[in-house]
Amino acid sequence: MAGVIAMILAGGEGTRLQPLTVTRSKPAVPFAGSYRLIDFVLNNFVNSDIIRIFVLTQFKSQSLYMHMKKGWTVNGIPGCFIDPIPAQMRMGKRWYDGTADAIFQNLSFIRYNSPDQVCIFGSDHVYKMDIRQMLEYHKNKKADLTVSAIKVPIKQARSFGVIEVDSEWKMIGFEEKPKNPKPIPGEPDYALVSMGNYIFEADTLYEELAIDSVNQNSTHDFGCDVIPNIYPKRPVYVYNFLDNYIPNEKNKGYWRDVGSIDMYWQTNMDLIDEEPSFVLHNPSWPLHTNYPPLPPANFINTKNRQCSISQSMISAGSEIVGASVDHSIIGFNCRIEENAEISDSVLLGDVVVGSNCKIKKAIIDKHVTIAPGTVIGEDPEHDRSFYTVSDGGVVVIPKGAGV
Ligand code: ADQ
Ligand code: ADP
Repeated sequence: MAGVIAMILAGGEGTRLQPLTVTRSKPAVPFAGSYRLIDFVLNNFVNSDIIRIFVLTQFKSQSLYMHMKKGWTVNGIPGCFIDPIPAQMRMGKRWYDGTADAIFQNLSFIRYNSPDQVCIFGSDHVYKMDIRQMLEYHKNKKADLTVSAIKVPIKQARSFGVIEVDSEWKMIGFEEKPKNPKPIPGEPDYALVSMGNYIFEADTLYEELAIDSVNQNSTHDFGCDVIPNIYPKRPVYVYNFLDNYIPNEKNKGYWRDVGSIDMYWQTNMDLIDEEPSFVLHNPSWPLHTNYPPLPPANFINTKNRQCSISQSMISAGSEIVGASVDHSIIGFNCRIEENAEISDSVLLGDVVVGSNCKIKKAIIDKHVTIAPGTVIGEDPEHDRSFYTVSDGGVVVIPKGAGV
Protein backbone atom coordinates (compact mmCIF):
# COMPACT_ATOMS: atom_id res chain seq x y z
CA MET A 1 0.00 0.00 0.00
CA ALA A 2 2.82 2.41 -0.87
CA GLY A 3 1.36 5.65 -2.13
CA VAL A 4 -1.25 5.82 0.65
CA ILE A 5 -0.97 7.88 3.83
CA ALA A 6 -3.49 7.80 6.69
CA MET A 7 -4.26 10.87 8.77
CA ILE A 8 -6.33 9.94 11.83
CA LEU A 9 -8.30 12.77 13.42
CA ALA A 10 -7.97 12.07 17.13
CA GLY A 11 -8.49 15.46 18.71
CA GLY A 12 -12.17 15.13 19.55
CA GLU A 13 -13.26 16.69 22.82
CA GLY A 14 -16.23 14.34 23.23
CA THR A 15 -18.35 16.72 25.31
CA ARG A 16 -21.42 14.47 25.03
CA LEU A 17 -19.43 11.60 26.56
CA GLN A 18 -18.80 13.48 29.81
CA PRO A 19 -17.80 12.48 32.47
CA LEU A 20 -15.79 9.81 30.59
CA THR A 21 -13.95 12.58 28.72
CA VAL A 22 -13.14 14.84 31.66
CA THR A 23 -9.50 13.74 31.71
CA ARG A 24 -9.04 12.02 28.34
CA SER A 25 -9.88 12.66 24.69
CA LYS A 26 -12.73 10.70 23.16
CA PRO A 27 -10.51 8.36 21.09
CA ALA A 28 -8.73 7.38 24.34
CA VAL A 29 -11.94 6.29 26.10
CA PRO A 30 -11.59 2.61 27.12
CA PHE A 31 -14.02 0.30 25.33
CA ALA A 32 -14.94 -3.40 25.49
CA GLY A 33 -12.77 -4.04 28.55
CA SER A 34 -9.41 -4.32 26.83
CA TYR A 35 -9.44 -1.64 24.11
CA ARG A 36 -9.68 2.10 23.56
CA LEU A 37 -11.88 3.63 20.88
CA ILE A 38 -8.93 4.59 18.69
CA ASP A 39 -7.94 0.92 18.36
CA PHE A 40 -10.76 0.24 15.89
CA VAL A 41 -9.59 2.67 13.22
CA LEU A 42 -5.93 1.78 13.77
CA ASN A 43 -6.72 -1.93 13.37
CA ASN A 44 -8.67 -1.15 10.22
CA PHE A 45 -5.58 0.45 8.69
CA VAL A 46 -3.01 -2.04 9.96
CA ASN A 47 -5.12 -5.05 8.93
CA SER A 48 -5.54 -3.40 5.52
CA ASP A 49 -1.71 -3.26 5.19
CA ILE A 50 -1.64 0.54 5.42
CA ILE A 51 1.01 1.25 8.03
CA ARG A 52 1.91 4.85 7.22
CA ILE A 53 -0.26 6.55 9.79
CA PHE A 54 -0.20 9.95 11.47
CA VAL A 55 -2.51 10.50 14.43
CA LEU A 56 -3.49 14.13 15.01
CA THR A 57 -4.23 14.90 18.64
CA GLN A 58 -5.42 17.98 20.45
CA PHE A 59 -7.53 17.82 23.62
CA LYS A 60 -6.34 15.96 26.76
CA SER A 61 -4.11 13.64 24.82
CA GLN A 62 -1.77 12.29 27.52
CA SER A 63 -3.37 8.87 27.96
CA LEU A 64 -3.83 8.60 24.19
CA TYR A 65 -0.07 9.13 23.77
CA MET A 66 0.74 6.55 26.42
CA HIS A 67 -1.61 4.06 24.82
CA MET A 68 -0.02 4.55 21.41
CA LYS A 69 3.50 4.44 22.77
CA LYS A 70 2.85 1.19 24.64
CA GLY A 71 0.60 -0.52 22.09
CA TRP A 72 1.13 0.93 18.64
CA THR A 73 4.83 1.54 18.09
CA VAL A 74 6.21 0.26 14.78
CA ASN A 75 9.82 -0.75 15.11
CA GLY A 76 12.27 -1.31 12.30
CA ILE A 77 9.93 -1.97 9.36
CA PRO A 78 11.24 0.34 6.62
CA GLY A 79 8.64 2.81 5.40
CA CYS A 80 6.10 1.92 8.12
CA PHE A 81 5.14 4.21 10.97
CA ILE A 82 2.29 5.06 13.34
CA ASP A 83 3.16 8.49 14.70
CA PRO A 84 1.11 10.76 16.93
CA ILE A 85 1.45 14.44 16.05
CA PRO A 86 0.68 16.96 18.79
CA ALA A 87 -1.11 20.16 17.77
CA GLN A 88 1.66 22.13 16.04
CA MET A 89 0.23 25.64 16.28
CA ARG A 90 1.98 26.46 13.02
CA MET A 91 -0.61 29.07 12.15
CA GLY A 92 -0.14 31.16 15.28
CA LYS A 93 -0.80 30.57 18.92
CA ARG A 94 -4.12 28.83 18.57
CA TRP A 95 -5.59 25.35 18.55
CA TYR A 96 -7.02 23.76 15.41
CA ASP A 97 -10.23 25.42 14.26
CA GLY A 98 -11.86 22.35 12.74
CA THR A 99 -10.91 19.02 11.20
CA ALA A 100 -9.80 20.58 7.88
CA ASP A 101 -7.58 23.04 9.75
CA ALA A 102 -6.03 20.12 11.68
CA ILE A 103 -4.99 18.59 8.34
CA PHE A 104 -4.00 21.96 6.81
CA GLN A 105 -1.62 22.69 9.67
CA ASN A 106 0.06 19.34 9.13
CA LEU A 107 0.25 19.27 5.33
CA SER A 108 4.05 19.29 5.46
CA PHE A 109 4.01 15.77 6.94
CA ILE A 110 1.81 14.56 4.09
CA ARG A 111 3.83 16.28 1.36
CA TYR A 112 7.09 14.87 2.74
CA ASN A 113 5.75 11.35 2.08
CA SER A 114 4.53 12.19 -1.48
CA PRO A 115 1.39 10.04 -1.36
CA ASP A 116 -1.03 9.52 -4.24
CA GLN A 117 -4.00 9.17 -1.91
CA VAL A 118 -4.59 10.51 1.60
CA CYS A 119 -7.06 8.69 3.86
CA ILE A 120 -8.53 11.04 6.50
CA PHE A 121 -10.48 9.03 9.07
CA GLY A 122 -12.15 9.79 12.40
CA SER A 123 -11.19 7.76 15.44
CA ASP A 124 -14.26 7.44 17.60
CA HIS A 125 -16.27 4.77 15.81
CA VAL A 126 -16.66 1.05 16.45
CA TYR A 127 -16.50 -1.01 13.25
CA LYS A 128 -14.29 -3.16 11.09
CA MET A 129 -13.55 -2.02 7.58
CA ASP A 130 -11.14 -3.28 4.94
CA ILE A 131 -9.90 0.07 3.69
CA ARG A 132 -8.35 -1.57 0.61
CA GLN A 133 -11.89 -2.12 -0.71
CA MET A 134 -12.72 1.56 -0.34
CA LEU A 135 -9.41 2.51 -2.02
CA GLU A 136 -10.12 0.18 -4.94
CA TYR A 137 -13.58 1.72 -5.30
CA HIS A 138 -12.08 5.22 -5.16
CA LYS A 139 -9.61 4.36 -7.94
CA ASN A 140 -12.21 2.58 -10.11
CA LYS A 141 -14.51 5.60 -9.90
CA LYS A 142 -11.59 7.93 -10.68
CA ALA A 143 -12.85 10.03 -7.79
CA ASP A 144 -11.09 13.12 -6.46
CA LEU A 145 -12.69 12.37 -3.10
CA THR A 146 -14.55 9.32 -1.78
CA VAL A 147 -16.68 9.49 1.38
CA SER A 148 -17.79 6.31 3.12
CA ALA A 149 -21.45 6.19 4.07
CA ILE A 150 -24.02 4.09 5.86
CA LYS A 151 -27.80 4.09 6.08
CA VAL A 152 -29.19 5.04 9.52
CA PRO A 153 -32.75 5.55 10.84
CA ILE A 154 -33.83 9.06 9.89
CA LYS A 155 -34.27 10.06 13.55
CA GLN A 156 -30.53 9.63 14.11
CA ALA A 157 -29.48 11.41 10.91
CA ARG A 158 -29.41 14.90 12.42
CA SER A 159 -26.10 14.09 14.15
CA PHE A 160 -24.37 13.32 10.86
CA GLY A 161 -23.54 14.65 7.41
CA VAL A 162 -26.49 13.62 5.24
CA ILE A 163 -25.69 12.61 1.67
CA GLU A 164 -27.60 12.40 -1.60
CA VAL A 165 -26.27 10.30 -4.48
CA ASP A 166 -27.19 9.64 -8.10
CA SER A 167 -27.57 6.13 -9.55
CA GLU A 168 -23.77 5.85 -9.96
CA TRP A 169 -23.21 6.81 -6.26
CA LYS A 170 -21.82 10.19 -7.25
CA MET A 171 -22.48 12.75 -4.52
CA ILE A 172 -25.16 15.23 -5.57
CA GLY A 173 -26.08 16.63 -2.16
CA PHE A 174 -24.50 17.02 1.29
CA GLU A 175 -25.75 18.76 4.41
CA GLU A 176 -23.85 18.68 7.70
CA LYS A 177 -26.15 17.87 10.64
CA PRO A 178 -29.35 19.20 9.05
CA LYS A 179 -32.45 19.91 11.16
CA ASN A 180 -34.60 18.08 8.63
CA PRO A 181 -32.52 15.28 7.12
CA LYS A 182 -33.49 14.17 3.61
CA PRO A 183 -34.48 10.51 3.46
CA ILE A 184 -33.14 8.03 0.91
CA PRO A 185 -35.48 8.16 -2.13
CA GLY A 186 -38.05 5.37 -1.69
CA GLU A 187 -36.97 4.75 1.93
CA PRO A 188 -38.63 7.48 4.01
CA ASP A 189 -37.42 6.05 7.34
CA TYR A 190 -33.72 6.09 6.47
CA ALA A 191 -31.01 8.55 5.50
CA LEU A 192 -27.58 7.97 3.99
CA VAL A 193 -24.96 9.53 6.26
CA SER A 194 -21.24 10.18 6.17
CA MET A 195 -19.11 7.97 8.41
CA GLY A 196 -16.53 10.78 8.61
CA ASN A 197 -13.97 8.78 6.56
CA TYR A 198 -12.50 10.40 3.45
CA ILE A 199 -10.09 9.28 0.73
CA PHE A 200 -8.64 12.22 -1.18
CA GLU A 201 -6.42 12.32 -4.22
CA ALA A 202 -3.43 14.11 -2.70
CA ASP A 203 -3.47 16.96 -5.25
CA THR A 204 -7.18 17.55 -4.64
CA LEU A 205 -6.53 17.78 -0.91
CA TYR A 206 -3.71 20.30 -1.32
CA GLU A 207 -5.75 22.48 -3.68
CA GLU A 208 -8.97 22.38 -1.67
CA LEU A 209 -7.32 23.04 1.68
CA ALA A 210 -5.48 26.01 0.17
CA ILE A 211 -8.85 27.42 -0.94
CA ASP A 212 -10.50 26.69 2.42
CA SER A 213 -7.66 28.18 4.45
CA VAL A 214 -8.20 31.68 2.99
CA ASN A 215 -12.00 31.52 3.07
CA GLN A 216 -13.04 34.01 5.77
CA ASN A 217 -16.49 32.43 6.03
CA SER A 218 -15.22 28.90 6.64
CA THR A 219 -15.11 27.09 9.98
CA HIS A 220 -12.37 24.93 8.39
CA ASP A 221 -14.21 21.68 8.95
CA PHE A 222 -14.57 18.84 6.43
CA GLY A 223 -18.27 18.27 7.07
CA CYS A 224 -19.33 21.91 7.35
CA ASP A 225 -17.15 23.50 4.69
CA VAL A 226 -14.83 21.37 2.55
CA ILE A 227 -17.19 18.63 1.33
CA PRO A 228 -20.11 20.99 0.54
CA ASN A 229 -17.67 23.09 -1.50
CA ILE A 230 -16.04 20.22 -3.39
CA TYR A 231 -18.85 17.98 -4.62
CA PRO A 232 -20.52 20.48 -6.96
CA LYS A 233 -17.28 20.99 -8.91
CA ARG A 234 -15.27 17.75 -8.70
CA PRO A 235 -16.03 13.99 -8.92
CA VAL A 236 -16.92 13.02 -5.34
CA TYR A 237 -18.16 9.43 -4.88
CA VAL A 238 -19.82 7.70 -1.99
CA TYR A 239 -18.70 4.28 -0.80
CA ASN A 240 -21.58 2.21 0.52
CA PHE A 241 -20.23 0.48 3.66
CA LEU A 242 -23.27 -1.81 3.94
CA ASP A 243 -22.53 -3.43 0.59
CA ASN A 244 -18.95 -4.25 1.44
CA TYR A 245 -17.51 -6.24 4.26
CA ILE A 246 -14.45 -8.15 5.38
CA PRO A 247 -14.44 -11.75 4.09
CA ASN A 248 -15.21 -14.20 6.97
CA GLU A 249 -16.61 -11.37 8.99
CA LYS A 250 -19.93 -11.70 10.81
CA ASN A 251 -20.30 -7.99 11.42
CA LYS A 252 -21.71 -6.97 8.07
CA GLY A 253 -22.59 -3.30 8.18
CA TYR A 254 -21.96 -2.76 11.92
CA TRP A 255 -20.79 0.80 12.54
CA ARG A 256 -21.51 2.86 15.62
CA ASP A 257 -20.69 6.44 16.48
CA VAL A 258 -20.34 6.26 20.25
CA GLY A 259 -21.17 9.93 20.70
CA SER A 260 -23.28 9.77 23.86
CA ILE A 261 -23.27 7.85 27.13
CA ASP A 262 -26.31 5.83 26.05
CA MET A 263 -24.66 4.93 22.75
CA TYR A 264 -21.42 4.03 24.51
CA TRP A 265 -23.28 1.72 26.91
CA GLN A 266 -25.38 0.16 24.12
CA THR A 267 -22.36 -0.45 21.88
CA ASN A 268 -20.64 -2.29 24.75
CA MET A 269 -23.81 -4.33 25.35
CA ASP A 270 -23.96 -5.22 21.63
CA LEU A 271 -20.83 -7.33 22.18
CA ILE A 272 -22.35 -9.58 24.84
CA ASP A 273 -25.94 -10.16 23.79
CA GLU A 274 -26.96 -13.76 23.17
CA GLU A 275 -26.58 -13.07 19.48
CA PRO A 276 -24.06 -10.23 19.51
CA SER A 277 -24.46 -7.69 16.72
CA PHE A 278 -20.71 -7.06 16.76
CA VAL A 279 -18.17 -9.87 17.19
CA LEU A 280 -14.60 -8.96 18.12
CA HIS A 281 -13.00 -12.35 17.46
CA ASN A 282 -11.78 -13.08 13.94
CA PRO A 283 -8.37 -14.74 13.44
CA SER A 284 -7.94 -13.03 10.08
CA TRP A 285 -8.75 -9.60 11.55
CA PRO A 286 -6.85 -9.45 14.85
CA LEU A 287 -7.57 -6.49 17.11
CA HIS A 288 -4.32 -5.11 18.48
CA THR A 289 -4.21 -2.88 21.53
CA ASN A 290 -1.91 -2.15 24.44
CA TYR A 291 -2.20 -5.34 26.44
CA PRO A 292 -0.61 -4.81 29.87
CA PRO A 293 1.49 -7.55 31.46
CA LEU A 294 -1.28 -9.02 33.61
CA PRO A 295 -2.22 -12.59 34.52
CA PRO A 296 -5.45 -14.11 33.14
CA ALA A 297 -8.74 -13.25 34.84
CA ASN A 298 -9.37 -15.39 37.89
CA PHE A 299 -12.69 -16.61 39.34
CA ILE A 300 -12.47 -17.80 42.93
CA ASN A 301 -15.28 -19.53 44.82
CA THR A 302 -15.63 -18.83 48.53
CA LYS A 303 -17.01 -21.02 51.34
CA ASN A 304 -20.34 -19.21 51.07
CA ARG A 305 -20.73 -18.57 47.39
CA GLN A 306 -19.68 -19.81 43.99
CA CYS A 307 -18.84 -17.37 41.22
CA SER A 308 -21.44 -17.01 38.54
CA ILE A 309 -20.41 -15.43 35.25
CA SER A 310 -22.66 -15.24 32.19
CA GLN A 311 -22.85 -13.25 28.93
CA SER A 312 -19.80 -11.25 29.96
CA MET A 313 -16.28 -10.27 28.92
CA ILE A 314 -13.71 -10.23 31.71
CA SER A 315 -10.30 -8.67 31.05
CA ALA A 316 -6.89 -9.77 32.27
CA GLY A 317 -5.81 -9.12 35.84
CA SER A 318 -9.37 -9.19 37.16
CA GLU A 319 -10.39 -11.25 40.18
CA ILE A 320 -13.95 -12.24 40.90
CA VAL A 321 -14.33 -13.68 44.35
CA GLY A 322 -17.64 -15.48 45.09
CA ALA A 323 -19.60 -12.88 43.13
CA SER A 324 -21.98 -12.74 40.19
CA VAL A 325 -21.38 -10.97 36.88
CA ASP A 326 -24.14 -11.04 34.29
CA HIS A 327 -24.23 -9.32 30.89
CA SER A 328 -21.35 -7.02 31.76
CA ILE A 329 -17.91 -5.98 30.55
CA ILE A 330 -15.10 -5.89 33.08
CA GLY A 331 -11.88 -4.05 32.16
CA PHE A 332 -8.31 -4.81 33.25
CA ASN A 333 -7.46 -5.32 36.90
CA CYS A 334 -10.87 -5.17 38.56
CA ARG A 335 -11.71 -6.90 41.82
CA ILE A 336 -15.24 -7.94 42.66
CA GLU A 337 -15.76 -9.17 46.17
CA GLU A 338 -18.03 -11.73 47.83
CA ASN A 339 -21.77 -11.65 47.13
CA ALA A 340 -21.52 -8.60 44.87
CA GLU A 341 -23.91 -8.69 41.91
CA ILE A 342 -23.12 -6.83 38.71
CA SER A 343 -25.42 -6.77 35.69
CA ASP A 344 -25.75 -4.81 32.41
CA SER A 345 -22.69 -2.78 33.38
CA VAL A 346 -19.31 -1.69 32.03
CA LEU A 347 -16.32 -1.41 34.40
CA LEU A 348 -13.48 0.41 32.65
CA GLY A 349 -10.55 -0.91 34.71
CA ASP A 350 -8.85 -0.82 38.10
CA VAL A 351 -12.23 -0.86 39.84
CA VAL A 352 -12.82 -2.45 43.24
CA VAL A 353 -16.40 -3.48 44.02
CA GLY A 354 -16.88 -4.32 47.69
CA SER A 355 -18.83 -7.27 49.06
CA ASN A 356 -22.65 -7.30 48.85
CA CYS A 357 -22.78 -4.45 46.31
CA LYS A 358 -25.58 -4.49 43.71
CA ILE A 359 -24.73 -2.68 40.49
CA LYS A 360 -27.06 -2.53 37.51
CA LYS A 361 -26.92 -0.63 34.22
CA ALA A 362 -23.87 1.41 35.21
CA ILE A 363 -20.62 2.60 33.67
CA ILE A 364 -17.85 2.71 36.25
CA ASP A 365 -14.75 4.59 35.14
CA LYS A 366 -11.17 3.67 36.08
CA HIS A 367 -9.70 3.75 39.57
CA VAL A 368 -13.08 3.69 41.36
CA THR A 369 -13.59 2.01 44.72
CA ILE A 370 -17.11 1.07 45.75
CA ALA A 371 -17.74 0.44 49.43
CA PRO A 372 -19.34 -2.85 50.56
CA GLY A 373 -23.14 -2.93 50.38
CA THR A 374 -23.50 -0.04 47.89
CA VAL A 375 -26.52 -0.21 45.57
CA ILE A 376 -26.31 1.52 42.17
CA GLY A 377 -28.92 1.46 39.38
CA GLU A 378 -31.98 0.50 41.45
CA ASP A 379 -33.33 3.97 42.25
CA PRO A 380 -32.74 6.59 39.50
CA GLU A 381 -33.76 9.53 41.75
CA HIS A 382 -31.26 8.54 44.41
CA ASP A 383 -28.54 7.92 41.81
CA ARG A 384 -29.19 11.26 40.11
CA SER A 385 -28.44 13.20 43.28
CA PHE A 386 -24.94 11.68 43.47
CA TYR A 387 -23.88 10.69 39.94
CA THR A 388 -24.51 11.39 36.26
CA VAL A 389 -27.56 9.48 34.98
CA SER A 390 -28.09 9.48 31.19
CA ASP A 391 -31.44 9.97 29.42
CA GLY A 392 -31.54 6.21 28.94
CA GLY A 393 -31.01 5.59 32.67
CA VAL A 394 -27.33 4.60 32.64
CA VAL A 395 -25.54 5.63 35.85
CA VAL A 396 -21.96 6.85 35.38
CA ILE A 397 -19.44 6.87 38.23
CA PRO A 398 -16.54 9.18 37.30
CA LYS A 399 -12.88 8.24 37.27
CA GLY A 400 -11.19 8.02 40.63
CA ALA A 401 -14.39 8.25 42.70
CA GLY A 402 -14.76 6.62 46.07
CA VAL A 403 -18.37 5.51 46.47
P1 ADQ B 1 -18.55 14.84 13.96
O1 ADQ B 1 -18.32 13.49 14.55
O2 ADQ B 1 -19.45 15.77 14.68
O3 ADQ B 1 -19.01 14.73 12.42
P2 ADQ B 1 -16.04 16.02 14.61
O4 ADQ B 1 -16.46 16.31 16.00
O5 ADQ B 1 -15.41 17.09 13.82
O6 ADQ B 1 -17.19 15.56 13.70
O7 ADQ B 1 -15.08 14.73 14.72
C1 ADQ B 1 -14.54 14.05 13.60
C2 ADQ B 1 -13.23 13.39 14.00
O8 ADQ B 1 -12.24 14.36 14.14
C3 ADQ B 1 -13.26 12.66 15.35
O9 ADQ B 1 -12.47 11.50 15.25
C4 ADQ B 1 -12.64 13.65 16.32
O10 ADQ B 1 -11.99 12.97 17.37
C5 ADQ B 1 -11.69 14.38 15.43
N1 ADQ B 1 -11.51 15.80 15.72
C6 ADQ B 1 -12.46 16.72 15.99
N2 ADQ B 1 -11.93 17.94 16.12
C7 ADQ B 1 -10.60 17.77 15.88
C8 ADQ B 1 -9.51 18.67 15.86
N3 ADQ B 1 -9.67 19.97 16.06
N4 ADQ B 1 -8.27 18.16 15.62
C9 ADQ B 1 -8.09 16.86 15.38
N5 ADQ B 1 -9.09 15.97 15.38
C10 ADQ B 1 -10.33 16.43 15.63
C11 ADQ B 1 -18.17 14.08 11.45
C12 ADQ B 1 -18.56 14.57 10.06
C13 ADQ B 1 -19.99 14.14 9.75
C14 ADQ B 1 -20.08 12.63 9.88
C15 ADQ B 1 -19.67 12.23 11.30
C16 ADQ B 1 -19.64 10.71 11.47
O11 ADQ B 1 -18.42 15.98 9.99
O12 ADQ B 1 -20.34 14.54 8.43
O13 ADQ B 1 -21.41 12.21 9.62
O14 ADQ B 1 -18.33 12.68 11.56
O15 ADQ B 1 -19.49 10.42 12.83
P1 ADP C 1 -7.07 6.87 31.42
O1 ADP C 1 -8.09 7.01 32.48
O2 ADP C 1 -7.25 7.81 30.29
O3 ADP C 1 -6.93 5.47 30.99
P2 ADP C 1 -4.92 6.46 33.22
O4 ADP C 1 -5.70 6.29 34.46
O5 ADP C 1 -4.33 5.25 32.61
O6 ADP C 1 -5.74 7.26 32.11
O7 ADP C 1 -3.84 7.54 33.46
C1 ADP C 1 -3.44 8.44 32.44
C2 ADP C 1 -1.97 8.57 32.43
O8 ADP C 1 -1.57 9.22 33.59
C3 ADP C 1 -1.26 7.25 32.33
O9 ADP C 1 -0.22 7.41 31.42
C4 ADP C 1 -0.73 7.02 33.72
O10 ADP C 1 0.54 6.39 33.67
C5 ADP C 1 -0.59 8.42 34.23
N1 ADP C 1 -0.91 8.53 35.64
C6 ADP C 1 -1.88 7.88 36.31
N2 ADP C 1 -1.88 8.25 37.61
C7 ADP C 1 -0.91 9.17 37.72
C8 ADP C 1 -0.43 9.96 38.79
N3 ADP C 1 -0.93 9.85 40.01
N4 ADP C 1 0.56 10.82 38.54
C9 ADP C 1 1.10 10.95 37.31
N5 ADP C 1 0.68 10.24 36.25
C10 ADP C 1 -0.30 9.34 36.45
